[in-house]
Amino acid sequence: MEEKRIFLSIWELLRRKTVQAIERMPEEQIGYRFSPDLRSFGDVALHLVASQRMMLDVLEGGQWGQHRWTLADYPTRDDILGVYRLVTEAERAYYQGLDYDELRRRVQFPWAERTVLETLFVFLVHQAHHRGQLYTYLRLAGVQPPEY
Ligand code: NI
Repeated sequence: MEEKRIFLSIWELLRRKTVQAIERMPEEQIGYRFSPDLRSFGDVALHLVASQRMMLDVLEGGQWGQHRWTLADYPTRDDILGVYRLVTEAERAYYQGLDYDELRRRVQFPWAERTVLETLFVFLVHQAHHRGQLYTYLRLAGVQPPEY
């Protein structure tokens, strides 16, 4: 199905680039805050991963808001990459089962009701938004981010 193929190809690309961005941040910079009121690099990465997990919770019939992960939960770069891998596997398993009806099913989020297809694309944009933030943090740490 065309929509599923397009979604999966963009998702795989975004996912790969996000993993590369996390891998490139030096361990000692993971928790550094460029300003006290901003999330650290690690907290941004974990917000991105947790949001994907919480999206999946809703798509699978659960409630939004169960996973507010921060560096207190996953303090190292390897911890972050590990939980990212787990969430990726869960996402991939769900995405395998996507079909015409599932993509058009309506789901309720606390802020909006959307179809599954709309939800998947909204969360792609959310990931891209925070990956851009991760790239900025890499630059500020003197590290070359991955190619777009
Ligand atoms: Ni966000």
